[in-house]
Amino acid sequence: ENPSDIGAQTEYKIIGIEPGAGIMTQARNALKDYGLENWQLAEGSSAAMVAELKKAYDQKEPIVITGWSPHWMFSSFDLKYLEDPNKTFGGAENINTIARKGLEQDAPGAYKILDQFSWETADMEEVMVLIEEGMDPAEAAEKWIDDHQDKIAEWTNGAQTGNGEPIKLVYVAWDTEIASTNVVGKVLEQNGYNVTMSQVEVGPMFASIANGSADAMVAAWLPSTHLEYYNTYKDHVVDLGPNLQGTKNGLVVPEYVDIDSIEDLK
Ligand code: PBE
Repeated sequence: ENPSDIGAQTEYKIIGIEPGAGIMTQARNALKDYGLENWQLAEGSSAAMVAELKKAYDQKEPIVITGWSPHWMFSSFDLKYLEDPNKTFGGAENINTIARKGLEQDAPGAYKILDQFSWETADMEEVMVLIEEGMDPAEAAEKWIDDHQDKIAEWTNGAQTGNGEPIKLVYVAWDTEIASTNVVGKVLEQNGYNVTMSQVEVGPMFASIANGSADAMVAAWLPSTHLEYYNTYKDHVVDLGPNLQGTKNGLVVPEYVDIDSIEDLK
């Protein structure tokens, strides 16, 4: 394939996700950094992006998407990240747990579990694959918990049991966060808390922890993806540190697309 063909074949369109996602800001920056003024970044949702990917993949048609790991799409399709020599998408990142101020006093057991929650890409992918195969997220979380009691013992170690105190978790409908929030929510529930999970947009997710209308989230991609949100709210929240290390963002194409670098989109 002549690299310059990819633009014409995709109508110079990169399939993006929710407009507020950090990866969308990075992708917009990439268009500038790599001189891709003739390309546009399509806004939509994570689910719509995956639907477009499936459709293109089945027809072996070229497509360029905003992609991230962990994600089940890498086990379902043969995909590759385009090289990013300018490092516009940052490097490897972490996902941090963020709690509201005062949670430690109000619900010390829940706070401790949230603080001790930490797992690996392979763990998260197990849950994501179950959900992608059709299992209800709550059920997938329960199954994963049943299969990994050693991990649960670490997260709950020394945490006092709740007496039905309400804990409100907020999350965005990314597959990663659907998986993690359901797992943590279920563990908190099993330890005596009355958990509600609210699906929101990224900005409100940070804002609600900062203003105390929600208790915690396990979905802050740092230091790069959510940097703007983090800087806006960091003085008004408690950062409990990474719950998962080694995420990645970038532009992704199917293996059959014959380019290797973002530079080849030019
Ligand atoms: N993501 C998945 C999010 C964080 C989780 C990479 C799509 C974002 O870009 O904000």
